[in-house]
Amino acid sequence: MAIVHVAIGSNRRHGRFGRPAGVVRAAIAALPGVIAASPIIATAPLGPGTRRYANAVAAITWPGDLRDLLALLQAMEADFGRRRGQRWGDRVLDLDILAAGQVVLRGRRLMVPHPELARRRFVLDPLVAVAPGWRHPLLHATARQLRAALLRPKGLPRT
Ligand code: A4P
Ligand code: MG
Repeated sequence: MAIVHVAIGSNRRHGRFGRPAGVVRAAIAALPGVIAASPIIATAPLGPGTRRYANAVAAITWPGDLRDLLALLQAMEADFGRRRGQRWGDRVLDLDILAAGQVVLRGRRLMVPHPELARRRFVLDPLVAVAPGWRHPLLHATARQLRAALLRPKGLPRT
């Protein structure tokens, strides 16, 4: 049974779930096979967004193809009222597949591990909370080591 780490982000309110932290909590409750979830953290927007985000990472078991999981996550985003528009725009719910153990996929529609994972503190902080010892299959460093590298001035190479 594969363990998949999913990044959850929100920076808009939802009519029923309220503020972004409530949206993230509801998304964690709606994900299949959740075995662990990080605390929900408030983060400053990266990119052109204007509102603060709530971010978290969940560990789930997913027995099937990762492309089917991506389709499920995109259906969840739509259920939560996300509209596709400006890339990086404000959104009710963003669900990204961060990692699936040692799996490496470099397709146009699905890249695993997520290519920006090692550059984003709003991903690495909650990932370290649920999977400090997960090892990045291309960078050969654990989540904890990646976060330590990000906090150092020079950072890491792109994958
Ligand atoms: N895609 C490829 N690999 C993956 C993957 N591992 N997981 C493709 C999910 N999707 C993947 O994503 C665009 C396309 O990426 C998908 O069609 C899928 O085939 P999207 O969710 O439709 O669009 P997006 O989220 O606007 O673009 P993108 O590039 O995913 O943006 P990011 O990287 O998700 O960044 N600041 C803070 N503080 N916290 C945040 O959570 N998020 C973003 C969005 C910007 N700033 C933020 C945050
Ligand atoms: Mg996304």
